[in-house]
Amino acid sequence: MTEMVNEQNEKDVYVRAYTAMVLSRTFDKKIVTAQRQGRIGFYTPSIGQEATQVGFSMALDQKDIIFQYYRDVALMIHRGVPIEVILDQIMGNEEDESKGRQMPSHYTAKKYNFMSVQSPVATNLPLAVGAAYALRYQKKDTVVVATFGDGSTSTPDFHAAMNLAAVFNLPVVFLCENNGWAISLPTDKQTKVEISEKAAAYGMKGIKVDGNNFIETYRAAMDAVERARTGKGPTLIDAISFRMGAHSTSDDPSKYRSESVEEGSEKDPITVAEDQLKSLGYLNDSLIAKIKEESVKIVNDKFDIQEKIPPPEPKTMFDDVYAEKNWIIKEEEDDIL
Ligand SMILES: Cc1ncc(C[n+]2csc(CCOP(=O)(O)OP(=O)(O)O)c2C)c(N)n1
Repeated sequence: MTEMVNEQNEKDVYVRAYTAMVLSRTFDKKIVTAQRQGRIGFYTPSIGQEATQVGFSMALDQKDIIFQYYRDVALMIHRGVPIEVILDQIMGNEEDESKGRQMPSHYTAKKYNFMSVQSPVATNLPLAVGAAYALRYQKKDTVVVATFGDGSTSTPDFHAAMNLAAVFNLPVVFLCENNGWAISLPTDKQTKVEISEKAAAYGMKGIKVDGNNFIETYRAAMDAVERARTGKGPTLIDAISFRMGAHSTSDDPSKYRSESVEEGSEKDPITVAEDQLKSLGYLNDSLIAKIKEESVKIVNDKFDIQEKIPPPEPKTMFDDVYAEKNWIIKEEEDDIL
């Protein structure tokens, strides 16, 4: 939600941002462990991208619409999506908004203006542009956001979306969460120039930002969102971060990657945030320990509760195929059930 930082509220807004980052990190570690225990099928962690996502989220209004990708747990947490909603999707249980029909990490959270994640990367970008066109036509004061990784900039959909958004001067912000890799392919095998430089080719503003620094990302996002909201057109933000772990729980980065970023190191965005907030006098070691402890309890408790929810009834697979069930669906339903 938009959190215009001023002298009065800066401490609260920044500590809330830090708390969301910690909760997301705790959540990621829990889910990766749960996957190894066979309790979860698959997961795409956001470890290393927390500052990018939270800094960006701080600049958005609740009415803004997000066409997110599969790695945006910190963004969802900061925007207020309950942990239960995220868990239900990952577990594909009967409370999952998608009724267990999507693979894990393909979130939807309609109430919080998160659209559904799609598996083919960058297909969310033209959808975001189309939505922005429609919303402007309806004279709505809504900014539309598309998030994606550096690898997604190699797809035709990225170029089509950027071009259309610029030509029609649409209220869109493109956030490239540049974690340096597209599974095993490094960014320098995706592009010869900086991703932010590509914006110029389409006639839009490009901003490169340190995505490990939530305050810098927040400022860049405020600029981009303000441009979109005031009719100045789309912006591409290239937020540079590190993918601290594997691409997904199906990936083994030791096969292709030698360097690593350790948790707690000076490159870890959560360490960066702790240093920043300590020097501002907003955090100290005991508050940090308390926030971390509470986040472990929240995640463990919610995991244990959501894990007990059964999968959707088989009959629900015939729901929502069409607005009204036609004879084909009814016949299939009768055959199977
Ligand atoms: C169009 C398409 N091509 C290939 C894939 C397989 N794939 C899934 S994730 C991924 C890497 C995407 O990397 P990036 O966009 O940088 O995002 P990251 O996962 O690094 O955050 C690929 C190639 C896909 N899902 N869709």
